[in-house]
Amino acid sequence: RFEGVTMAPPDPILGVSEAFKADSHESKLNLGVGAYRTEELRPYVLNVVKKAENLMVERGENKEYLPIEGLAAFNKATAELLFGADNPVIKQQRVATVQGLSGTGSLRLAAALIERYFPGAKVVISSPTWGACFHHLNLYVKLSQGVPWSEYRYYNPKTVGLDFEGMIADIKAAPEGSFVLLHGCAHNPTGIDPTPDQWEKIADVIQEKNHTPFFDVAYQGFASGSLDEDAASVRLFAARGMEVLVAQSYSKNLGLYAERIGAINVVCSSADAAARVKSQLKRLARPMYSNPPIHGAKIVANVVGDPALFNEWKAEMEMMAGRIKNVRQKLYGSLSAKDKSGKDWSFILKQIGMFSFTA
Ligand code: PLP
Ligand code: TYF
Repeated sequence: RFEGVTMAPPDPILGVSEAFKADSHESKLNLGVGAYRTEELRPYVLNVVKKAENLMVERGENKEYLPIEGLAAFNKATAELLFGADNPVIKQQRVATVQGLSGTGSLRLAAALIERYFPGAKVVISSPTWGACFHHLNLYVKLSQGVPWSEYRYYNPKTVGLDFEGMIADIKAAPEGSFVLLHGCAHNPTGIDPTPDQWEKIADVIQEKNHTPFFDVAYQGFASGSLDEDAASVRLFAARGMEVLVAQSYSKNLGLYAERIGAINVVCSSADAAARVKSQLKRLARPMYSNPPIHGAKIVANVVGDPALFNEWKAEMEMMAGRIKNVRQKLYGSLSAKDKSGKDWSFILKQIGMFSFTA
């Protein structure tokens, strides 16, 4: 019965990791998977994470199942972190938040919601997107066969910058009521984000066309070093009273890659609609994985819920974001010094986060 199964192509990014392991060159550098490394090129476990884990052991916390929607303290903390605790969407209980299996799992849940409740609605994705273009496409095309998609222009190789006109034109041309996938900050893989003024114009077109913004937020606090600054794009859309989808991940900003902790948030027009949407997200999650893992959720809830740990986290995030900026400075400096072609490398400094498109 399994004889007819064909070989799947390897994951393009994880393939780079395998090739890296197999290479014996002494000064090899892994530029594949987006995971933070220390100055010594080691993975980094945040001190606040160790402290939160110690707290959990001291308290003798159990490993009982979580409800389908996840840990209540986590869901509250994650929505407040994203929008700000005083945001009207929080105060008016208009956000349906469900814990997801990190960013990927949360995007997957959102894709299932779109497929189930908005059949035929198109998802428009930046070109290029995450994971050397394959990952988001895999989410929509392979896992969620029912969701049609297309791309909007994003990267302009001539300027090594944003193709803003192309982006606006393509979002405008998408069928009315499409879902527009946007990276909240530190666009993967280009490292190029719209300016605040450009975000306003993107919001204008999305509103004009009755599209729904669908944010992928994988780097809140990790890109600029500020949780608020990195959430500004999402908050701008919420402040316009729009419905918004937001997938969150704690892989990078808390270094919880393997804990698979994140969330899907749906900003609705009323508390009543939010309650209904949440019930449907749970219904979609139940047959997929039943309920999410507890460990990462407790870490996040403990860190965000404890003022001392929260401040320490912010300092560690600033440190990580600062080191990345520093590496960009050094890369820019040595490329500019060594390259005699006259190429302007300043885009390395204008881009943000761990990724850089160089040509
Ligand atoms: N979204 C973006 C834009 C990313 O860059 C990543 C990982 O690098 C993710 C989502 C999801 O990662 P995870 O599933 O580990 O949260
Ligand atoms: O683009 C990146 O590097 C991240 C990390 O199967 C990643 O999205 C890439 C591929 C993958 C898991 C994580």
